Amino acid sequence: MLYQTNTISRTVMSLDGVWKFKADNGKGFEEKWYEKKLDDALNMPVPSSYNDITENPELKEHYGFVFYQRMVSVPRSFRGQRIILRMDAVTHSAIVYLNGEEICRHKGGFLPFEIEVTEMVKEENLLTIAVDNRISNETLPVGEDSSAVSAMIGGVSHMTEAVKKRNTPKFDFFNYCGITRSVKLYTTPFNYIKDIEVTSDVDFGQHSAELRYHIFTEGSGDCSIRVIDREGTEVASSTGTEGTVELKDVNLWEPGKSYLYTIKVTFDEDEYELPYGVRTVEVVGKQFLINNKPFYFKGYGKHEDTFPAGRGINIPMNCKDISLMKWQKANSFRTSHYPYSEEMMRLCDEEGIVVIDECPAVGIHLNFGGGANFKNGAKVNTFDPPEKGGIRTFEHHKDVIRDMINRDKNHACVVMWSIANEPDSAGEGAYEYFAPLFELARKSDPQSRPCTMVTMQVDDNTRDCSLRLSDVFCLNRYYGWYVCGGDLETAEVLMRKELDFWKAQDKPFMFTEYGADTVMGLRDTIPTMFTEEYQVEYYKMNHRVMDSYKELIGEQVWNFADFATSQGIIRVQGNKKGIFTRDRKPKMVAHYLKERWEKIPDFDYKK
Ligand code: GCB
Repeated sequence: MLYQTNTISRTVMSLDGVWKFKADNGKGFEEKWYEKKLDDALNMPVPSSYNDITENPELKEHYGFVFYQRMVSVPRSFRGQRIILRMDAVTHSAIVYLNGEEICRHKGGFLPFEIEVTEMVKEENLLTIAVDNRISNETLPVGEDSSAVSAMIGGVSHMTEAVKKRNTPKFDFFNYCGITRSVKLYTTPFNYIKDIEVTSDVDFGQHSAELRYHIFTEGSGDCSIRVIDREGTEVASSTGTEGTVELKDVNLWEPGKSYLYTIKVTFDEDEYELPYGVRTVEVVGKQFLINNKPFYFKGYGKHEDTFPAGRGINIPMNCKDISLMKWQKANSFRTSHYPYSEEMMRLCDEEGIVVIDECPAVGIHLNFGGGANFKNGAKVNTFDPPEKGGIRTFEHHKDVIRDMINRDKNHACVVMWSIANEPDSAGEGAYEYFAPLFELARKSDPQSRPCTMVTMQVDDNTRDCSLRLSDVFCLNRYYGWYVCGGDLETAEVLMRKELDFWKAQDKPFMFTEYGADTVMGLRDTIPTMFTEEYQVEYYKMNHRVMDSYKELIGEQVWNFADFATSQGIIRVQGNKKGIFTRDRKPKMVAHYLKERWEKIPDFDYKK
């Protein structure tokens, strides 16, 4: 799906602003709130999560639907063109009504969807979006509703009826919801460009590249493409909806040294401009090659998480985050645990930041933490058939992989797809669940990027299906925190023992998470857990180990910044593993990482 900006043939009209808003009290659909103007409505910013906008605790923890509404005037200048309504992300699912009629539904909170409304719109329109935040074992991310909650009484866990239903996430970030990215109306001519796919073969000896393109169109007309360099000079062109063009003296897109061409596509009267970076990505032996050179990942697992927007797009903060990463000489991050905004992906293309693009598959583990899951007295395993209580995400998982790759396929910054975060990958049936998903990802990506699954620590790595499926082993490990917290000496011994296992495999491996909760300002002469000193010692130990394995191709620490989570006894107003606080002030460790990463080159670190 193409990102939409104004071109000479397309107009994009933002519907962002302050909308009317009302949380469903159980009567919203029965009373057809979408048919008329909402009464007693709140003012709510779009885009933003709604949870932290008001001081109402009920809304923060709301369970179920909310209604967003606004009037939309369609400019007369839009007449005679296709008009499309595009939602960049609505978390977690949406029902869209135009003038009281349902016009579309969408499931999944982190990817765009759109509907053509040319024949439906009037000059003045009532647009209502009903947004559902419920998570279950059919949604991604996975959760449950807790009609029953477990209460620890006298060291024994009792199940007790909850006073009201709540979402219980099977993931460690706050279940922020709402219209979290922009809503737009845009136009195209009736003969139009639907999608664009570009891949490139680079001849490193000749400093040239062959770009292969495929333009998907609707209607009839002539198609041509022109490739424009950064100075605005046309450097190649071709006609037809499919073909190749050659770039001589090609400028490659490199980590830290971005170079983007503009591919101008014309089809009949429609025109679209695609920013495009030429680079190659390949896993060869135990190396991760970008432009044929062994790349070393330095950076982060992140979140889209700021106050008070929650998961709502925050462009200034995105720019700040990239600036902080560059200050530290970080070169990459993972979009843990869902695809980030298209604006962030475009920024990373521009800035030369390398991205591991992760789909929202987090929580595919019904027995996490050893806690067993029971249904009618029988233990339920994650991949048991649905009728036995097993996970029911498979079909939706296919959709999000397809849609994520379809949205992000042309981004130079994306070098690898992450199919899931910490699933029950060593569980029975995991291979059967994941093998078709890896196959789908590989088939869907025209650029054939490597695929991975980010794994958690298991007692026996040989059972982990990632071994057979991933191109790079991505490890989330917490030696010195969840494992041997406070005893870095033993943690080091155990960590080396595990890395010896990964070293013996035939593929590269990297850390995609390691970290220690640290409360900014908590200090001590003797490094103890939660102090800034301990965080530094923790990283020093981890890095001492990592540096002694040349097969290790990267370190992405957990997490870039402190972030909001559900409440619980191991979270102090959120997860505090940030290298920066939630408002982006550096903890002591940020300076240590800066010093370290300044000495680590992007390429050939472990020669
Ligand atoms: C993990 C998860 C991440 C958590 C983190 C933690 O393994 O992937 O979502 O936030 O651990 O801090 O516990």
